[in-house]
Amino acid sequence: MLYNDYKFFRTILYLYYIPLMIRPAFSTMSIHFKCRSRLYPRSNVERFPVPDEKVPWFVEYKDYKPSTYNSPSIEGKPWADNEIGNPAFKPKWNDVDGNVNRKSYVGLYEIKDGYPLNPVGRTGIVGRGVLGRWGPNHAADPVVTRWKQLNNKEPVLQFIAIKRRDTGEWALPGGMVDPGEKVAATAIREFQEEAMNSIEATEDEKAEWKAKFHRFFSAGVEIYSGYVDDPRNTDNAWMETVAYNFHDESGTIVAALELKAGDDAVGVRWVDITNDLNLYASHKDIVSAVLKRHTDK
Ligand code: RP5
Repeated sequence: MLYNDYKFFRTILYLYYIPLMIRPAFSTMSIHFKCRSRLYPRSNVERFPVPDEKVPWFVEYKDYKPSTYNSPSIEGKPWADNEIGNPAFKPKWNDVDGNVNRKSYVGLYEIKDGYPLNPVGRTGIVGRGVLGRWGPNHAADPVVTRWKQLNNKEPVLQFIAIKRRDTGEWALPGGMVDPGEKVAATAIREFQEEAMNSIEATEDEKAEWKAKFHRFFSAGVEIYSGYVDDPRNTDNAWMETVAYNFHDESGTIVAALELKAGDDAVGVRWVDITNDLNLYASHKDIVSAVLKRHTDK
């Protein structure tokens, strides 16, 4: 076998088969797509083209010369890290660093020349773009579901989606984990903020909500924890999430939910889970896993 053929087969093996065999069910992904689109979000910075087979770091890509992009929008923000190289910034990579979790659900990530490396591979851009943290940026996603009953037909599973203000895409109403916050609490808080506009609710309304839905939101089932193929990811900063399913089998509990877009959302609605769904980042994979949970006998 010629050396080039050997390299080709080795790449196919690593890219598609080995990740399928060794990775724990649905904890990460072997390739990303949405974070390789031409323009970096909210900028006119172009990503360096990365063909599928050059995504993994172990595949040599001699011509790889990505631009560096650190958005001015995160400078000095209290939720953002300092610059790498600043003597005041001493991150504990792959560890819980004070009340910031710098561990990845994917496993140990590599540090190269002081910078954390995206565990899935190249994205065509260096720096941290618009993300606040170097390395993993932790989020949580609530998947609230119910059955839509149809006459003489199988019921259809529906979930609550929000329309994102930044990209206009439909998405799970998730958000970033605040320092020290429990991830499950983030999922519930974000649901309230984005799908029920709790930010504008009075204290009395919040208390009433808590009394009504406390039980329902205490019974979340973890569906996924791992990497998100988010368009904001870079070679040195990326999104990870834990997604929880809150399911109302009878439909009687969620019937009392008054949906109202809030915070970063400009729309909210119940959406049928079908094959042709088109959602932000890799949210379709999460929603499909929820569907599987409810339909696999
Ligand atoms: C996605 O970004 C996560 O799955 C979550 O839905 C979201 C969190 O970011 P923001 O909505 O706070 O921008 O990667």
